[in-house]
Formats: sequence, C-alpha cells, structure tokens
Amino acid sequence: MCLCLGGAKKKKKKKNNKKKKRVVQTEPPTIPISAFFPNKIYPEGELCEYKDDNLWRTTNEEKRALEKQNFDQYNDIRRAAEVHRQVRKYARRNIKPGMTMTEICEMIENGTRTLVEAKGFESGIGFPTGCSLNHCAAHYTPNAGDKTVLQHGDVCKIDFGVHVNGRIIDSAFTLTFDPVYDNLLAAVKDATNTGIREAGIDVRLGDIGAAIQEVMESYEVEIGGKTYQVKPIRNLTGHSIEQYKIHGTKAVPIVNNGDPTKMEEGDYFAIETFGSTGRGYVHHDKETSHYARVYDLPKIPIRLPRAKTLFETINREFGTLPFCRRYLDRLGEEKYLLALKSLCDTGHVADYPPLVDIKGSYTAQYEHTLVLRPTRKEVLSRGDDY
Ligand SMILES: [Co+2]
Repeated sequence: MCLCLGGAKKKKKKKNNKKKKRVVQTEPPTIPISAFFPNKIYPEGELCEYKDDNLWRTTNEEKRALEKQNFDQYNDIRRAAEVHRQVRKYARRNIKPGMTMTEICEMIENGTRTLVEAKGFESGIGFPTGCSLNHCAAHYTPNAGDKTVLQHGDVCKIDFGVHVNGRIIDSAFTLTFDPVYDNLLAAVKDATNTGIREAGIDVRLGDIGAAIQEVMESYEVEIGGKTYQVKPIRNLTGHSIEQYKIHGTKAVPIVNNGDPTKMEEGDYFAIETFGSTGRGYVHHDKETSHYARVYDLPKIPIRLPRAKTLFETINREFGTLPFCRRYLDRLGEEKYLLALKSLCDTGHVADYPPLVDIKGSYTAQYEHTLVLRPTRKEVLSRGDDY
C-alpha cells in the first residue's frame, strides 16, 4: 500500500450494482489462465535490480524503450508462468504416496493443457513431466505399463514445462513426505536461489557455479543415522533457453568450472541445481522416455519407411520441443520403438536417458526460469511456494 500525500479528495464512488465477478480456479484446475486476465496482460515475475556496474540500466530510457519492443514475448512467457504456478499449486497439494507415477504426470499434463489452452505450436506442454525418484536425478517419466507407485520415503523431483509461442517456462521442485530430507531440500533451494541472485548481465557462468557450490556444500543432512555433506551434482547444469529450444548454447554450472562465458542482455536462463547424498555425479541408466528432434538435422535421408512416417509425426506434433513415449501413445502411434531407435541412430532425434547417482543415494532439485531484461532481471516462474 502506498502513502497518499496531500489532500486528494475522495471521489464518491458510483454505486455499481453489478458485482464484479472474480474468477476462482477450480480443483482440479480447469479454467484457462486467459479467463483470469481479460485484458490479456499477464503478471510480471519477481523483479530484481541489477547490481553495481549495471544499476544504471533500471532507469535508462534507451533500455526501457527496448523492453517495450519485447513486451509480447515477455507477456507470452508470463502467461506460461502463471499456468505453471496454478498447476503446481494443485499438484503440490494433491500428489500423495500411493499414486502411480503415471497418475501424477497425467494430473500435471492435463492441468497444463487445459490452463494454457494447448493448440499446436501456439501453446502447450514445454517438455515431458519429470518425476525422477531418489537416486534418479532427472529425465525419468513413466513409459506405458510402468506401475511404479510413489512411496512415503521417496524424494520426487517434479520438473515440468509450459510454453506459449515457444517461450518456455522450465521450473522444478522436490516433493517429500518424510521430514528427514528437509535439510537436503533446504540446501538445494538455497543453492538455486543463490544462482538466481548471482545471475546478471556480464556475469561469468563459472562464478555462478562457484557461488552455488559454496552454498550447497555448507549443508549437511542426516539420513538413517548417517550424516552427509550435500554435494552438487557436478555434471548437471542449468541452461539458456531459446524459442522452441529448451537447451540453448550456454550451460550454467553448479560447481566452479572456471567457464569465462558471460550472461548477456536478453538471455533467458533456467537456473537449476541438484544436490545429492551420493557421489555428486550422474550416469545414464534404465529405460529412456525423453526424446527431442535435433535442431540442425543431418543431411542423410531416412530410409526406413516406418521411421519416415514417425519422423513426420514428431515434426508435426512437437517440432524441436522434447517429447516422451506417452505423448506418442496418446497420438495413436503404435509399434514405433524400432523406428524411434533408428531415428536416434541416424542423428535425427536425440534420446535423453534417465540420469542417476549411485543406488541408495537421494537427490533433490529446484529450478526457475528468468530473463535478463535490458533494465532488470525478472524471475518469471517465482511463486509464493518456491
Ligand atoms: Co531445465
């Protein structure tokens, strides 16, 4: 609330008998986000002024004019962010041990499709819903027939994406039901917020990694009578995001790797950190669920007829946005595994197998999407939850 100085007269308000209707989201969420914002202007995320050498940007006329030109892309991704917040609000309250991983993913994906009014490449799911468990840190979503049930002692990373016109929100949180993991989650949340705080125009990526690592390693967690120092998973990183391209050219390390590459004006970043009680290093394991068409396609032709038709489906339905086997199933695709494998072999499609630390370890993740606007940093996916 602001303080009103001087004698502004109170205008007598005309009595308006028509009550203003306030839209309230249902449970589960079914009302599109656009219904909450009839003027089609979506709320800004958390705003942060740049530090020291870049503070001049806040009030600079030229930079402000530049931002006005970019309004449409900011407004698109803010709409995606609002979808993310409302879907995860429901998910965080309603995901319970005893549910199958498939039920969990469908809850999130149905909510996303409805709230964002999914329509071709205009709006929809940004990438497969990750629900990686325990020592699996990333890139797990169930394939058809997977009967895995969420357990009370699980550490589940919910990582889901929403896009509007290819502007992708990539944001994740960790769900646990046993307070024994509280310090692990606190470490990773603090580390991610540190990365967000340090991010800025002209900041070196390696310096962000160093700040994240220091905070993460300052935490300990006691599980089953054993004390662990929380380790950042050194071969996982955040990343820049481009239109319809979830992994841009820049990687944001979560350890000090000395990378001198700088963040630049206009960049979008997913700042994500992973903490582990294991080795702090992941390798590929188990069955793949995540795939994406590669950005720069190889010159070699696709010979296998089944691979050709499958590739057409992938191109038409997902373009370069990542997808999973369940998304092919719901399109009615059948018996596609051999064709999919061959598209991976020819380099038309990339596969992203699950990434796991050692068995028996626990991993946690928090992630936000931000944009380095010309005048200030905007943490697009910030909510009152994380
Ligand atoms: Co990400």
